[in-house]
Amino acid sequence: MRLFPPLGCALALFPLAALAQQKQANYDESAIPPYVLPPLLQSEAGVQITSAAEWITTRRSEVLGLFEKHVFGKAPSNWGKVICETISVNTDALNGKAVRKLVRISLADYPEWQGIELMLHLPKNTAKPVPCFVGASFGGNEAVTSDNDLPLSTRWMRPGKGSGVVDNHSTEKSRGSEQERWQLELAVSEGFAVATYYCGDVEPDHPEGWKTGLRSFLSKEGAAKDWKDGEWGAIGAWAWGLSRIADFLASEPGVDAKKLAVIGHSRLGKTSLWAGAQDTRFGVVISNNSGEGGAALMRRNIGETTAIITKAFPHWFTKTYANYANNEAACPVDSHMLVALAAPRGVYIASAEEDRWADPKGEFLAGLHAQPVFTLFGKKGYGVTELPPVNTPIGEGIRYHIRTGSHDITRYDWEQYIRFARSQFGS
Ligand code: GTR
Repeated sequence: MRLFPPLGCALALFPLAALAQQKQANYDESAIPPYVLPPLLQSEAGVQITSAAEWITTRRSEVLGLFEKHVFGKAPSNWGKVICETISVNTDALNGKAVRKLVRISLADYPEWQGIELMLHLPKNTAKPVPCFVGASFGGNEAVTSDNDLPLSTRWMRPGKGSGVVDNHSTEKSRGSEQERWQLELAVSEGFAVATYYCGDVEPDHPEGWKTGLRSFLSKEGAAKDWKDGEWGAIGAWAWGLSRIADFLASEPGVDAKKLAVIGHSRLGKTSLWAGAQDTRFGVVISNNSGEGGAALMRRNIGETTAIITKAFPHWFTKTYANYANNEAACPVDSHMLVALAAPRGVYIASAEEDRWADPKGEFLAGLHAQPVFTLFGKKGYGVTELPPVNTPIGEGIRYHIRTGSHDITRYDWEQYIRFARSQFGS
């Protein structure tokens, strides 16, 4: 294994200062100070949780509340009526393999918020409604698909290598720049729909992004807001967007809304985990290379740390989270509890061998230590206690693989997710 992550793919999203930080981080297992994980099956009152019913009635809501308070913040409930309008339908998308719908999701009470431009790809000629992957993308809809007939997103974009973004906006070169990450043709040919939206529709991904994003519209103070401990951050807002898509899909005749798999890569994998934790309509939860603030245990001081992430991306989390920089032991949660919040639904955690920054072993361990909750529901976990060899998926109700290669979401990853979703949904 490499001692630090390769720079190629990482360059796409990292400024040089961040790359220097990646190089300087600890990648030595033996240098991780000893740590104790917070108890999963003990309530705040000190009562041991011994059944699925007790988990559901007592501990689950406690753990959810702890993540709201200390990590991601609590979403407000004042968004009001959701409006879904079909903007366009292309019955010949993806070389004739799919129907593509663009749907605008906006809020009746907040017309100044531009809304989400949801893109839904449905397989053609299916006899019944199909299961659907739901995820947020790094770029506009035009980046996700190989089709070139979409209007370019006009929203603020984070620049990145190969993204075609110029002056923080999409250009013709942005078309298809994310298509490898969204294996749309594979998914539809396997009988799955795929619903995506650009995360920046909800909040542009930079520390001041909330000022023009949903978070400011939903707050009384608007762009003058002074964020307080426990209030939501960008990851919470992006996850909220995924739940609004689930709202829409409930009335989409082509989709079986009882079979939704929430998926995300990296920062958007942190988002899919948090969306899946809060919204049980997501029957499968997929975390691809989600790393620190996602599946990786925060108490393992290796690769990216709480101190680094809260400095570089303060807007992703609730304000409180920064208090745990170099002070992880004081945090009442760790990522095994985030994974456990998905139980008894299926969870897939995936790592990449060269993605040392995201701490593959820490991602693996979160699934391992979440197992006791799945056991309460009679669900099997990994079935192993050691990191498996590369490209060897393991586990049932909690599944895991470490793929060869770098920080990315690839066709190999999608093949595993499709197989897993099928096994979980029985489709
Ligand atoms: C990095 C960040 C990671 C990861 C990644 C990504 O800059 O340090 O936590 O989320 O971005 O989203 O690709």
